[in-house]
Amino acid sequence: MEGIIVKGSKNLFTVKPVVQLFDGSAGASCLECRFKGKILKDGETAYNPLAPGDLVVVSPDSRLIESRLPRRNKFSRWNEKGRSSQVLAANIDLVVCVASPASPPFRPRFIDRVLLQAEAENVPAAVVLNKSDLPLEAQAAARLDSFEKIGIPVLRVSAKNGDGISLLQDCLTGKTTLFVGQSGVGKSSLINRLFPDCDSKTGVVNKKFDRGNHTTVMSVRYEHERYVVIDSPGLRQFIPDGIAAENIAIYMRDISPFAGKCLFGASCTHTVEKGCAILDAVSKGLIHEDRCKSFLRMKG
Ligand SMILES: Nc1nc2c(ncn2[C@@H]2O[C@H](COP(=O)(O)OP(=O)(O)O)[C@@H](O)[C@H]2O)c(=O)[nH]1
Ligand SMILES: [Mg+2]
Ligand SMILES: [Zn+2]
Repeated sequence: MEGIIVKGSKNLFTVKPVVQLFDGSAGASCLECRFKGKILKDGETAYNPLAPGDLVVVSPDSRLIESRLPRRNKFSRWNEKGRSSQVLAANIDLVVCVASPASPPFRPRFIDRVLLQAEAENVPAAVVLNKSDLPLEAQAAARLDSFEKIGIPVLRVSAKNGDGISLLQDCLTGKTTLFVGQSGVGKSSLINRLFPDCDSKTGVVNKKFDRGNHTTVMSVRYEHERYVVIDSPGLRQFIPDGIAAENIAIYMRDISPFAGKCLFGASCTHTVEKGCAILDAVSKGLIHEDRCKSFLRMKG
């Protein structure tokens, strides 16, 4: 039997059977399935060998996950505590970085890192500014505009008063979308708006599986008739995963046109040099100054 991972921890997963329905009945209900962890060749270095969105083959009798089907794509981050790559979701169509104007403060560097990862994984990305009922500083507004200028859709919504939610629903329609964001930006509140019928308020998770800390550190897949959203755990920081420093410029679409064009070539630090193509682009307003700082920081 084939199924899709809804959520889970190291060896226990919730799997939704993928079934062909001919009788018009509601979809099959989820199964709790075990996973031995030895069947995935590349699973050894991963913090989690299976992530929400993964398609798996389950033995219906033993409820044992036998294998994972090939991934169309994945989205991961570097898990510093676990010292490994953590796959937040697999087989997605869009990554949405959720941000807020305040509490927590607007952190454009966080967004830059998520966008970098998305570009490297070749997954389309968008920014959702939640809490748009709160005032936004001019600097933050300018930075949001700069994302739009480079072709990243930016939506302003409020989970609190409902502003922009139907537009967000339109953007999500027909897609499987991963939500990533700092803790407290309102991802759970948005999920509650987007999935009014499901008991996501309590994390969808029944109490039995809510114990331990796994449900707070793993992503969860929510399904609606129009869209699917995978909510990832709130993060304090986002550390890109598996991207070599020399490739960062390539994955920043405002910087890539100028990469490799500096007068001093690869030795250019893009900080003080005359003839630096990137600094030149900053001075012409083609690259936002703070995006450039972000780039230099990520490059290390
Ligand atoms: N003002 C305002 N507060 C919000 C909004 N959405 C969520 N919050 C509040 O922000 C806090 C964190 O929300 P939560 O959904 O738990 O954030 P998460 O950590 O990203 O899942 C809660 O106190 C929410 O009531 C919003 O649109 N506007
Ligand atoms: Mg939350
Ligand atoms: Zn340079």
